[in-house]
Amino acid sequence: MPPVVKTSAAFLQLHNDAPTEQFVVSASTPIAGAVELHMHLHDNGVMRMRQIPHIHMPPGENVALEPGGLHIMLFDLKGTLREG
Ligand SMILES: [Cu+2]
Repeated sequence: MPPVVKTSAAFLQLHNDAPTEQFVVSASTPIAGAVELHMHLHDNGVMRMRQIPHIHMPPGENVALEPGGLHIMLFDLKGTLREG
């Protein structure tokens, strides 16, 4: 992404190896000034996103953070992001 962009999102696959449900309640990275857990929702045909308190992970399952769904929102970026 271009270095002038100050807001972006992280997409990844999560897997819950535990036999019980788990919750991701926060995320952090030194490259962003603020990090929030987000979801997308359709509101009268308009795609919006909003902050959520946690990401629920059922036991033994994968949870995809992907465009149009759950994601980790990165604000006030201090550098350029690269895949991986
Ligand atoms: Cu977002």
